Amino acid sequence: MDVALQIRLLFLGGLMAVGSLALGAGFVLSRLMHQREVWRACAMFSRAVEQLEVTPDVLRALLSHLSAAEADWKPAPQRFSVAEVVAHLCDTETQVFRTRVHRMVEEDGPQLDAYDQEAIAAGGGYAGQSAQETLKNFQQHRTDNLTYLRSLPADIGNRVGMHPELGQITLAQLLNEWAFHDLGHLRQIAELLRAYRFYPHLGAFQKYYTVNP
Ligand code: NI
Repeated sequence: MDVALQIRLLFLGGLMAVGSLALGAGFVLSRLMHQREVWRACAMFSRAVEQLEVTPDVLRALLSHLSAAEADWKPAPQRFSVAEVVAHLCDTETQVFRTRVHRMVEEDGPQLDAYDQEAIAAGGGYAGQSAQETLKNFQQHRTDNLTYLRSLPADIGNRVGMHPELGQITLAQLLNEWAFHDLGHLRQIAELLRAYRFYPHLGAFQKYYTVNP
């Protein structure tokens, strides 16, 4: 073999070594980035579960001195009373969140059912229930749901489902929506109490505030 050929072969070998090193590094990098996404999804999943754990205590505290009039006051015909907010939370606990999580865990990319809260409210589905009774049911459903969520493997957040309006969603996103939904309705109850229980009695201080129950 002449020297020129040997040099060319060596050069080719070097190129192949560098190429496979680069491929290997790229593979490792992509695995690391994927793993980072998994860890991030796990972290956001557990942040959401932490909120789901504390919501019943916050809700119970907000409702602890609720009078019947405060429970049933509707700021407008289309707006929820405190009792209706609690009924809505109780209903979504099983009809929306538990059902969706369960299906996304058990099935591959299931087509999720729609939930029309306007239709349920218009049909009186949230009306006429005792806030304290509904609170008890909500607490029981939430306890069951947390037991179920804690039984799932840490990387379960990457499971997907097909939302009827939004298309593909992940389980981690659904969990974050669940926690976000909790806080929105806790804020709504706080706003209803601000508007009904305290705002009318602020006197001159009303000038500083607006309420939007
Ligand atoms: Ni809601």
